[in-house]
Amino acid sequence: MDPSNGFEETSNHDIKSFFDSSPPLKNAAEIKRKTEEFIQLNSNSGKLVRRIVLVTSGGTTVPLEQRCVRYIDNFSSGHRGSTSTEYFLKAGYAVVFLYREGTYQPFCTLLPNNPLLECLQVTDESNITARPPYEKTVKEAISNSHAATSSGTLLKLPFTTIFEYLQNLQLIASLMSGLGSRALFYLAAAVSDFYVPWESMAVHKIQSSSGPLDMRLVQVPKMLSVLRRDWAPKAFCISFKLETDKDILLKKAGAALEKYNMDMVVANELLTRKEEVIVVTKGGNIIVQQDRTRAGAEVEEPLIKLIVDQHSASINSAA
Ligand code: PAZ
Repeated sequence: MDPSNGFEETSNHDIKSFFDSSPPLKNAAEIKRKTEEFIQLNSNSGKLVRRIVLVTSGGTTVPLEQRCVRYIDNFSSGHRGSTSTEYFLKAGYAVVFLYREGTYQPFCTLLPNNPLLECLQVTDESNITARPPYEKTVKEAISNSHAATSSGTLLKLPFTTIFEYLQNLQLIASLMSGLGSRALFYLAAAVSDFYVPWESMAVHKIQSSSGPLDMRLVQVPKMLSVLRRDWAPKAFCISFKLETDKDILLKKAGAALEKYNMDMVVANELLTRKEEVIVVTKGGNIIVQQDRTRAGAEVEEPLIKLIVDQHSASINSAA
C-alpha cells in the first residue's frame, strides 16, 4: 500500500497475471472487428473525422463459481453512462458504449421498467401501437437509438463480469490508441474492487451443506495507470469516483487524479449523483449541477459540455 494516498500499487506482473488467468473473452474477434470498423468509419469517412469516446456504464459482477450460479453485484444502473452517451452524440462524437447487460440504454432512460408491456398495446390482429402517455417517449427512443446505430456513430458492446469488462477495456483502448488525442475515455462504470481469481474459484455451485462460506476475495489490479501509460497514452482520460461519505470524496478523487495521471476525475456522492458532481482537475475543482429551473434537466448536460470544451483545449494544445 502506498501510504501517501491510500491507493494500492499495481505492478505489470499483477496486470499480466490478471489477464493470463481470466477465462477467454467470448466473441473477442467479433468485438475487435466491430470496433476496428467503427473507428475506421468515423476516422476516414471522407467527409467528417469525428472524435471517439469510450463510455463505460453500469457495474461489473464478480462470479463466485466458474459455472456461475451466484455472484457479487453492484448498484450501478447505467443511467450516467447512457445519458452521457446521448450528450456526446449530440456534441458530434462517435461513442463506443461499453455497458453492463440489462442496464439503461441511451435514449431509453425515460421508459418504464417493462417497456414492452407498459408502453405498447395491440390495437387489432396485426397492429401494435404505443399506449398513452408513452407515444412520444417510445417514438423518440426508437428513432434516436436506431439513427445513432445505423449512422455508425454509436457502437454498443455488452459485458457482465469484471473479467469481461477489463478484457474489453484493454482491447478497445488499444484499438483507440491510434486516434491519439482525438480519443476520449469516460469511465463511468462501477468496477468491482475485489474478485475471486478464476483458478481459485469453485467450478460447480457452492453447496450450503458444506457449512458457512469462507471465501477470499483479492484486489482487482488498478488498470487506470496502465490505460494511461501503455494502452492509450495520448487520449483524454476521465475516471469517476463514487463515495457515500462526502468528507473523503474530494481527497480520494484528488488522489486518483494524481496517482493515475487522469485529465479529470468526476467525483459524486451516491445520494446526490443525479443532481451534482464535482469535476476534479489539475487546475482546480469545478462544481457541476443540473439546471434546477428546467424540469427534467440532467446534470450530464453541463458535464458533457465542460468535458467537450476541455477535450478541445487539450487537442489544440497537442497540435
Ligand atoms: O450508473 P448510475 O447512474 O446508477 O451511477 C453512476 C455512478 C455513480 C456509478 C458513476 O457516476 C460513478 O461514480 N462511477 C464510478 C464508481 C466507482 O467509484 O467505482
